[in-house]
Amino acid sequence: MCLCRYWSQRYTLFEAYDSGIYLTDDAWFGVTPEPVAQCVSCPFPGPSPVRLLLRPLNKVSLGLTSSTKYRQIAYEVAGVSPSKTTIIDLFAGVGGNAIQFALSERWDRVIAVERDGDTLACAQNNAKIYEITNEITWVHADSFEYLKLALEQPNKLHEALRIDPAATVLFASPPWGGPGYRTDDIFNLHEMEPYNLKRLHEAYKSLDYALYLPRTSDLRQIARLVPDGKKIEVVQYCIEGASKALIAWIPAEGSPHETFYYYDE
Ligand code: MGP
Repeated sequence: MCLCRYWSQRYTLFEAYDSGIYLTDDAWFGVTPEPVAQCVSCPFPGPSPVRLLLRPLNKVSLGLTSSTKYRQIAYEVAGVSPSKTTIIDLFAGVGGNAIQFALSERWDRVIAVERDGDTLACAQNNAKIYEITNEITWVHADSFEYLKLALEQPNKLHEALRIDPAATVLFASPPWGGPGYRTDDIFNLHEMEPYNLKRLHEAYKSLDYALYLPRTSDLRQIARLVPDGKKIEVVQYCIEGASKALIAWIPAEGSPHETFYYYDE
């Protein structure tokens, strides 16, 4: 596949690209662009070169709500209850999101899980460029296996890799089966490869989790994850007015909250 169109976006993916950022072939199209992943210290980004506008979805009948604030992932996830002190990036890739979580200084622990050793090496190199290597706990593992152990058999994990589930939030930016998703008017999340929505939800549902998905994802499929009588937020993340992806913010099963981040609106 020709990566030319992604090369022209290199500074949008990582502003520090010229400082020695490493990407794998897959990361060129799968990494979260920095302005989307970024955390800025001010509540709503002003001088940033790119502004992200949340698009109201008008899908109230599906149990979805919306807001009109400017938002970015790391900033937004930082707004969760202070009782949450650990964030796990389950598909860390080359580190786009994990680096921003660490830079936010919001978390006591940022755990980044990546199955592919070369990709993980890129992420560690990139974190070094942002001078936060030691702020991230790197896990070279299949994230489903790691999470299962962390939740069910923590004694099998090194102490440094154990978590307190009540204090943990999950972030998952899984593969979508390549850039082919763009040709679908509505992306069928049940056919997403290699992990479909059901598989992801089953693995994550006991914790609050944020799922980064194609902008055209079938909202009806996401809405079916919402417990009766509740609403969740689904947010489109845009660069220069064009959506790049959406995030479904799903509260843990049994949670009294409709979503898991809280703003002073
Ligand atoms: P894109 O496919 O390059 O679309 O990805 P773009 O830039 O909107 O192109 P257009 O010509 O259609 O307008 C947009 C964003 O989606 C990327 O920057 C990634 O953040 C995300 N993305 C794309 N893919 C294929 C994946 C994927 O497989 N997994 C994840 N997690 N994110 C992806």
